[in-house]
Amino acid sequence: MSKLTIDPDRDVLLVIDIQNDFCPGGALAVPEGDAVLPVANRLGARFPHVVLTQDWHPRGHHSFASAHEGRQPFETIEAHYGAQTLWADHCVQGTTGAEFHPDLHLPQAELVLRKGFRREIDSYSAFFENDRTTATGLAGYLRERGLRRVFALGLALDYCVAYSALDGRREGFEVFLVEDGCRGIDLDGSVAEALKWMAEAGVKLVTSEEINQ
Ligand code: VGL
Ligand code: ZN
Repeated sequence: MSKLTIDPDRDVLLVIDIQNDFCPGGALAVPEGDAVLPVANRLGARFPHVVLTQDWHPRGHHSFASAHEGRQPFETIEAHYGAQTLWADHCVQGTTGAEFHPDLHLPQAELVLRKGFRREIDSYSAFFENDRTTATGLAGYLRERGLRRVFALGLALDYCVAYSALDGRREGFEVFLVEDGCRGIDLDGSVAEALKWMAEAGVKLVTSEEINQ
């Protein structure tokens, strides 16, 4: 792809869940999760608008295996809204694990969007919770501010980043996935699957090098 030029009026960098629990040493560590930090910091410094998301669960959240007797992380249960993967307790509100990684330097971020705070519903996407109908308000926020092109990166590629990119398309935004700014969990081929769905939905893959800075 040829170089993309950042449009100061329409473009936003959406930085997904770069939190301690998703980085090495965290409760739900994504392999090489901390490798996204330099990309996020470098690109963030050049974007006119930056939005951060923060996975933010109450204790005993329904997506935690520990909330279901006899269940283990990475098993699947049937929630009232459909299949839900179970995770180790992570990103509990007010804990160190839920804080942004200390090396993430994006103080200019204009919005920190917290998600997954309803005990009974998980929320991978920055736009909709996992019932696919409860909105987080992000689409309205972006639209009202005239932001039309979303550049997404962060953790994890195959969960929160992919769901956010797909929902961004569903909400009519142009979406670019910054590949080198993402790392995945990769449960049962979930990275390949996420890439396929995103391609089908018209999400454009770019590297941070292709974005004119
Ligand atoms: C995520 C699993 C559970 C993510 C959040 O940020 O990708 N994955 N909660
Ligand atoms: Zn979570």
